[in-house]
Amino acid sequence: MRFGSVLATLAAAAVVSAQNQSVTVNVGAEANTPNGGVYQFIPNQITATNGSTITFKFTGIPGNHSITQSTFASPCTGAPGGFDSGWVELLKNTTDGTGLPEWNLTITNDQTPIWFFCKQVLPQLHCASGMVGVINVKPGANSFAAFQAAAAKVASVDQSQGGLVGNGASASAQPLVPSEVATLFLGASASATAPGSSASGSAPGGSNTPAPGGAVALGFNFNLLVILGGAIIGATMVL
Ligand SMILES: *[C@@H]1O[C@H](CO)[C@@H](O)[C@H](O)[C@H]1NC(C)=O
Ligand SMILES: *[C@@H]1O[C@H](CO)[C@@H](O)[C@H](O)[C@H]1NC(C)=O
Ligand SMILES: *[C@@H]1O[C@H](CO)[C@@H](O)[C@H](O)[C@H]1NC(C)=O
Ligand SMILES: *[C@@H]1O[C@H](CO)[C@@H](O)[C@H](O)[C@H]1NC(C)=O
Ligand SMILES: *[C@@H]1O[C@H](CO)[C@@H](O)[C@H](O)[C@H]1NC(C)=O
Ligand SMILES: [Cu+2]
Repeated sequence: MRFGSVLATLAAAAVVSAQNQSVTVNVGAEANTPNGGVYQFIPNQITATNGSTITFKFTGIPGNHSITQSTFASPCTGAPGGFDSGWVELLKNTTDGTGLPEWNLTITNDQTPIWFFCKQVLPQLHCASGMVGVINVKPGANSFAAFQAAAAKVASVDQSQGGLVGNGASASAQPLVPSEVATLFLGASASATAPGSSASGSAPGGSNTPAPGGAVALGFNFNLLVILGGAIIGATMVL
């Protein structure tokens, strides 16, 4: 009896500690990481409850990777309303090996699988090379193995930019990228390249627009500025 109540207490403690976990995922791990290759998330299957934080650590040096939400049906294409870290290019180590780039994603719906991939295509398609992952896969439903196998057959990878808020998981900020070792690149947003295709679908409580950043490559915004600039010059010439 006494042993039973100890077990019950332990079980209750396990349930409590299952809330708001912190999980670390290595992105583009080093070749000498156990079971690791360059084009991988380690681990690539994660279970995490609402409120938990997944910390993606960019540990592959050199590396140039993203964490981009997709769907089971289209493993290497950004999901409508999906999250996207943008590309984090890490070309050298920090002096003590700590303080590498990282990105935190918080789980907002643990009831549905959250599929993701790396959208980098240099020097080869990372998504098709195995760099995919899933949070909260459902036993007996779509499997990670099937997702990765489908990704391996993909011939081109979507380069559009998702937002910070995704479906079932969201970030509150862009990746932390120490400027002395790494650079953040953001692509044109999906809504800019394909109007209407990324409509609603974003999680409640936030928009899906990429937040403005500091030293980042904002291709779409730059083009918009050029267009606006041209329009102003044109208008001035008419006047
Ligand atoms: C735990 O997650 C919930 C959301 O499910 C959030 O409201 C709460 O602030 C989180 N607690 C901590 C300590 O992060
Ligand atoms: C890293 O990826 C971004 C986005 O694809 C690209 O613009 C940049 O040139 C890449 N950096 C290197 C060193 O390949
Ligand atoms: C990064 O630096 C740390 C500390 O000097 C070292 O332990 C680690 O092996 C280095 N990693 C790479 C990929 O060079
Ligand atoms: C990510 O979350 C962890 C706690 O889980 C925290 O220690 C760390 O500072 C956060 N990193 C960033 C860049 O917000
Ligand atoms: C997590 O949050 C989602 C969205 O609010 C909700 O549908 C789901 O039931 C929550 N999960 C649990 C275990 O309560
Ligand atoms: Cu990658």
